[in-house]
Amino acid sequence: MKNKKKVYVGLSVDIIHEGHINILKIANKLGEVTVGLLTDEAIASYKNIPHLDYKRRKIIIQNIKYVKKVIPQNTLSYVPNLNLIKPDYVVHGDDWKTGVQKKTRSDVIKTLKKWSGKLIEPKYTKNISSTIIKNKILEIGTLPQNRVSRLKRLLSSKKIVRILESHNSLTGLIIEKLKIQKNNIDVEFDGMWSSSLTDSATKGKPDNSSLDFSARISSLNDMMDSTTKPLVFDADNGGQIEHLPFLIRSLERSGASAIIIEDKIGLKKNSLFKDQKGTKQDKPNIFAKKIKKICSSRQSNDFMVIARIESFIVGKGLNDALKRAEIYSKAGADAILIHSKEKTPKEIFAFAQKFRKSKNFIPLVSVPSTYSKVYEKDLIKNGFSLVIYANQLLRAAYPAMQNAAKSILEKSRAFEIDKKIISIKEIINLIKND
Ligand code: SPV
Ligand code: MG
Repeated sequence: MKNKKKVYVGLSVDIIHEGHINILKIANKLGEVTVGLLTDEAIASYKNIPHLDYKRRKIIIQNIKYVKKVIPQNTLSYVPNLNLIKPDYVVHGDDWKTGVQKKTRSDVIKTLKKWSGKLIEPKYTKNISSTIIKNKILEIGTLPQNRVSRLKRLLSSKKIVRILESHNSLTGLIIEKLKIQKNNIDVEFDGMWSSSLTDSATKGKPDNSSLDFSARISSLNDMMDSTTKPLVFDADNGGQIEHLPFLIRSLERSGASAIIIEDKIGLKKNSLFKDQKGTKQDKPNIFAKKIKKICSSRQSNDFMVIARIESFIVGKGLNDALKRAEIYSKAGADAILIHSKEKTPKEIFAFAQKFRKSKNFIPLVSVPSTYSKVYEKDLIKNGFSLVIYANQLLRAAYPAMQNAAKSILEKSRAFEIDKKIISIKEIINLIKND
């Protein structure tokens, strides 16, 4: 049929449901439907990345009978694709008249006017949305293979991936669910950091590998049971090279997305201790063997190995750190964590400036515990793509609990602290049992 009208539908379709089908059916009645499928990058610019990556989403959409063609929509704004296609119609559910997408909508109307195109807004299908389905998925849990690849996908679709320390299921759930709106954009944490420091402290042990990997993995599994976001595992120096394949197998089986190993040897001491006397760094070539071992024993290349350089911690300089970064990158590391216990990010920024010019450059990770004044935007500007807030939830919980305990002792009753803590009803309803 000649002269069929051109219809454009922008979709992200994380999880396809009958609401989407309804829109596409209406669009198809109007003419030939081109779907502008939002890329992971476009979606990441205003909310969390979808469960399925672009390629998989495309396969689904292009096989729907109402769809003629699928093209990428690289931005939240429809304008570039509309100018390209000049459709007669754009079809979108009427739910975008308010909220985050209001501006996107008015830009669509303005652009369509240029060639007298029309915006058609079918009534939004009630009681069904990707968010409702996503919450259902959270209740069921997520498959390890889906979770493992999520960190890599986040790294390729976001300017900076934001990870927060988690030491049990409750902290995992905070990271999973907490979302705020800043300038009409959803802001949330992208994943969890299983910290050796806070996992050990929670169990009353020092951060010196007193907690063995079985205990660490048991904590990790608790978090995995109740969350779907990716997890980065702090493995100290990884232990004996011969044991690494078994650790990797456990981590992948649990759905962890990355292991971070640090280039130290001997009795483990936390890197933030002032006194680092006796702390020894591994020989770079020996440490590189551990990286290679992880690469050869992982089942999926999506499982990332991140090499943590401790040169600044042990008082060695920039050149040592850079030399190691080259060696670790060539050995197969997927990213470099350059650690520092300075009050400012000066030394890690100097490192990044140099390493960025290397042909062996790989993504950079920052742990701003001592230089906590740094803003994410400055980390981005200096070439960092992952930030780990490594211990804040435990540091927040401990004084709050101590305060409650102290108040009961002081007042000889619990009434005074009751008003400052969450109610029993809330704690019962925090975890649903249905
Ligand atoms: C951890 O959180 O356990 C870390 C980061 O490894 S640091 O405490 O800075 O060593
Ligand atoms: Mg640690």
